[in-house]
Amino acid sequence: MHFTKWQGCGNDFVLVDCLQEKIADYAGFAKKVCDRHYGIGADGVLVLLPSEKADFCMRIFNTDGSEAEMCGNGIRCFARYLYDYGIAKTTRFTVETGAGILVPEIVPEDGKAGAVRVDMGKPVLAGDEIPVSGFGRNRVISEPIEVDGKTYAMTCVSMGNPHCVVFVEDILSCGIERIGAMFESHERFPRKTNTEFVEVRDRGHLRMRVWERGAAITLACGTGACASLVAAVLNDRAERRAEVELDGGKLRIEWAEDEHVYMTGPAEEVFAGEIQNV
Ligand code: ZDR
Repeated sequence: MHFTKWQGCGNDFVLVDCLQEKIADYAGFAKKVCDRHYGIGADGVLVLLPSEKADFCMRIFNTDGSEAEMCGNGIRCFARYLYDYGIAKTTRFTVETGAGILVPEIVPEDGKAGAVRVDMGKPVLAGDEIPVSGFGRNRVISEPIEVDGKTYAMTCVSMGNPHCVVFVEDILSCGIERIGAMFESHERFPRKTNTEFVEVRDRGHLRMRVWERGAAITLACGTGACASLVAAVLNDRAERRAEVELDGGKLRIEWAEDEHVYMTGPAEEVFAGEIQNV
């Protein structure tokens, strides 16, 4: 099977073009190829499929085989694949995802077509839609959550997939390695959650680390960066346009007047290859 390997801010993906290839068991395939010792190694698998509603359809599978509704870094890689390989003939096109139809656009940066800007749609803020239990249709802004015997203030946002944002004083000593998994499986989150720990540097700069649902700590999370900016605005800690610095790079995020969140950042092909016995 032919594949390409991509990274966006160090969040890495195996992309399989299922307009050409066929995968019988997505979950088993993702678990196998994401393994960094027995497979190719990746934080997730992106699958290109035909769509009846949009120009293309993207599905995303985590390293544990679970399917996510959306992937922010992944959709930039996906868009670059479509554009660089000439499958998409325009710089802007529509992609069907579990978070609805999203619109990536290839933007020229530093003279070359490097960055991708994505209209990530409107954030979902009603507790029962994120989902977070116990809040009905109310927003979940700076609400207490007890984890590992300590009370944290969480702000919850769905960008199609669930996010729990926690503001911390010091990003490096917040204990993400230990508490990340506890947030992921906390009883408040019926579909589990991605968790972002965010240090506000100033109203235009956020420093974020992520514990991803189904994938643990990764170097970056596009939907998480969007959720973090939205959460920072809701808590009056940032302007509506800010730079989010992740372990693996930087993303520019804007929560625009039309309520849509726009994410701009890099996506790069790292290699292409063939994998046997899948
Ligand atoms: C965080 C993510 N890599 C991105 O860039 O948005 C998405 C991966 C999916 C995530 N682990 C989930 O929602 O289960």
